[in-house]
Amino acid sequence: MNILLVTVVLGAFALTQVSALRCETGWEGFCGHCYLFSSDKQSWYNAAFTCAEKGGTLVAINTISELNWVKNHTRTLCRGDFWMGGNDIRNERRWVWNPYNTLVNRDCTDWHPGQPDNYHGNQDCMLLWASKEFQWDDQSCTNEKNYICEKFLGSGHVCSCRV
Ligand SMILES: [Ca+2]
Ligand SMILES: [Ca+2]
Repeated sequence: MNILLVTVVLGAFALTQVSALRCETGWEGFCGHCYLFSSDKQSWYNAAFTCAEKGGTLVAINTISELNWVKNHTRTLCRGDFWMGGNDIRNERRWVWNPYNTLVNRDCTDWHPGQPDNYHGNQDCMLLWASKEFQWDDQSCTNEKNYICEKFLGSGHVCSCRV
């Protein structure tokens, strides 16, 4: 009887956890995080603001598996370029993730050869470059592009993505 009760309670708890850890409608889940691939275009600044309004940030790439998943997903959408959170607005050539200014891990980047080039001295925002197989480019932050927001799904979600 007690065992049955415990089983039922645990089962209900597990179901609650699963539903609580589901991404909201329109967001895609990967490795304990949710991602929103925009269908509208905004400047990098406005995109960062929009992601914050939705309780997230522009996407920050922290692992190779995340890099590949984002890249592949973006490719399937056929919406062109997408903004990510990387920028060197404050210090040229010092790439950090918005909004916490954590350094971009050099072991986990995908710059297109020759990028970032800070073309015309005016490229401080990180882009998934559609015409270059969605490798990374630095672009002028005021250009209007699609963008990717990211949100942490919740604690207690076990996922090994340090690949
Ligand atoms: Ca720059
Ligand atoms: Ca560039």
